[in-house]
Amino acid sequence: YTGGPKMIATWSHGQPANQAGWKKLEAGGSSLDAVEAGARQTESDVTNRSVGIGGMPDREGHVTLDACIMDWESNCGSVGCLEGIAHPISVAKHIMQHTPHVMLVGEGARKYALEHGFDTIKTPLPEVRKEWEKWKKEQAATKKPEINHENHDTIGLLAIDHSGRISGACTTSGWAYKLPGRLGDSPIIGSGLFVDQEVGGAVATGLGESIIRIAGAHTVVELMRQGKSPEQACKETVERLIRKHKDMTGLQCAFIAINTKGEVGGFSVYNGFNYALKTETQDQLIDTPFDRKW
Ligand code: SD4
Repeated sequence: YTGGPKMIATWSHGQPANQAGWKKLEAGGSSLDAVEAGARQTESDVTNRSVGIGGMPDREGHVTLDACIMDWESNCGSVGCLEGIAHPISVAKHIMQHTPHVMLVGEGARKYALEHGFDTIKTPLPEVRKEWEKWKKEQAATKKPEINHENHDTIGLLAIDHSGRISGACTTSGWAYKLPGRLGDSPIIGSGLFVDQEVGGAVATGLGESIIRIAGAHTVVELMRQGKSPEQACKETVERLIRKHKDMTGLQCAFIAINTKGEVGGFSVYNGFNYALKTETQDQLIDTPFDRKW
């Protein structure tokens, strides 16, 4: 591989995440360490309402976190519905490296994290709790998320390192005011994230239920396997997602992808999605093409 290391990450907070990950790549680290470091950066950002410590709670006031990670050897790890732990992505990586399992959820995941000395956090943050209390007063029923506003900050990252090894990570607090126990696409290998070193990797953001329905990230990778560019593969996956839904009102989803040549691309249902790209010479935000306007 001669293309040089590269990182891409969803949304504008992908930029500081990439910068955190880049330090690993620069020091000769692996793409796995880079995506973990990037995800950790966002997980500790108190201003992000959809990831880590700043995340929005479920309808009962619990912030439950989902994350997964995957490397070039198809090793993968995942946590779902994990409460009170600062870095779900690192727990997912630990599960991947130190257990025969892929996925731990809920109390079991929390117990595992505590037993292995992972830092705890108190959630929701006081200001997030206030918002939730206000919401609770206003309405009892689950509402559709206001996309690009309330539910848009999940971070998905993909990196290729000096030797061409691809890894990906994804971490989120999920859909604000979700039903307790709800998992989205983000902790599900093949939906929120998929990597196959024969082809490349992809991550998803947006309404997880819709992404799961088409095994989103896996679909992107399989389309690249058929020879599609990262952008074309993301586009065809978005088109498939649209075909499976009768009502697309507010249903924002987006995919970004990288292939083994280091080519990258993305595509979203609606306008307004961007991703951050970091290379030796670039550190920028890219607006993706989209299927339709709001
Ligand atoms: C979820 N996909 O839990 C996540 C949310 C998300 O940008 O991506 N927001 O459904």
